[in-house]
Amino acid sequence: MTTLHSSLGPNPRLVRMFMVEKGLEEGKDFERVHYDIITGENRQDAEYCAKNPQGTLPALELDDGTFLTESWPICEFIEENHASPNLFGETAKERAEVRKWARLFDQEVVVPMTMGFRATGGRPMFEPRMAVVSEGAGAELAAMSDDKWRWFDAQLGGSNHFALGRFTFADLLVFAFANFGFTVGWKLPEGTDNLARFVETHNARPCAAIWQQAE
Ligand SMILES: N[C@@H](CCC(=O)N[C@@H](CS)C(=O)NCC(=O)O)C(=O)O
Repeated sequence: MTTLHSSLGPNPRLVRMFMVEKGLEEGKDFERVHYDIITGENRQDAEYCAKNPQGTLPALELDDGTFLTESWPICEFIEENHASPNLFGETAKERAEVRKWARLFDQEVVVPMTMGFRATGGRPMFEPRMAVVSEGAGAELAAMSDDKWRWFDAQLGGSNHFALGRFTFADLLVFAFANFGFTVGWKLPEGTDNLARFVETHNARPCAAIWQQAE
C-alpha cells in the first residue's frame, strides 16, 4: 500500500488535506507513518534519510519503492492519479493560473513566514536542529510575510477562491498555512477581512478537520 511519511507541521498536513479533498482514506487507500520531528526522529532514521536526503516530511512511498518528496509535487502526483475532483485545473491555461497563485504564495508568504517563525516564536524548537536567522531578521521576515498576507487579501477581494472561481490547490495552500499560523499563535494581520471570510468559509470543508487532530 502507498505510505505517507508524515509529521507535525504544515507540509505533511497540506498533503493530508489534499488527500481528504480527493476522497482518499487513511487505512484504505494509503497508510500513514508518523515521525516525531520535535525529537528529530526523522533525521536520526538512516533508512529514511537514505531515501530522502533532506530528511524532511512529507514523503510518499509507492508500492514499487519510489519515494516522492516535496508537498506540492506530491499533490500533483496524486492529482494525476486521481483526476476527480480536479484541484489543479483542467487545461494548460487553468493549471498555469493555479500554479501562479501557488508559486506566488509559496515564495512570498510561506518562505518568510516559516523562516520568521523558526527564528522567533519557534526558536527554542528549531535552533538546535537547523540554521536559523537572528531574532531581528526573523521579526523582519514575519513582518514581510504579514505584508504579503495583506496583498493576498486585496487580490482575493470578495471571492473565496484565488483561481478559476472554484476550490483549487492554490486555496488549499493558503488555507493550510493560515491554519499552521493559528496553531503557533499567529493571527491574520489587521486589514485582512477577506482572508478571515475565506478561512471561515473553508473551515466547513472536511479537510479542515486535519487541524483539529492530535498527531
Ligand atoms: N519544501 C518541503 C518542506 C518540508 C518541511 O520543511 N517539512 C517540515 C515539517 S512541516 C519538516 O520536515 N520538519 C522537520 C525537520 O526539518 O527536521 C515540502 O514542501 O514538503
